[in-house]
Amino acid sequence: MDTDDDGDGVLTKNENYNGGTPANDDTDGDGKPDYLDTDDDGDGKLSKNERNDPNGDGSPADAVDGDGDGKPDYLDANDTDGPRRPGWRRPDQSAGSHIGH
Ligand SMILES: [Ca+2]
Ligand SMILES: [Ca+2]
Ligand SMILES: [Ca+2]
Ligand SMILES: [Ca+2]
Repeated sequence: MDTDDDGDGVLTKNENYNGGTPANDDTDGDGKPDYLDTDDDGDGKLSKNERNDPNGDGSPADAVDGDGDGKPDYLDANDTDGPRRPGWRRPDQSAGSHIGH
């Protein structure tokens, strides 16, 4: 086992969230355990790009929870639905006139 098997910056020993072995932690349920998954929450953004370890110590203790829902962004498939909604953008609803008259 590598110290950081997926190279996302969080050490494998720290990608164990349920107290068991890292192999049975699969946040997004894609069949790839988090310690081998470069995109832990399956939102299409690499974990290392989701501020999973800002201070670079290999521990996600300082991972950023941008929307304030208690889940760090890199484990939060919907990281804009919390109370803080940092990057909240309303879906584009300006699709022109949808009601005829
Ligand atoms: Ca890792
Ligand atoms: Ca996974
Ligand atoms: Ca992700
Ligand atoms: Ca969050």
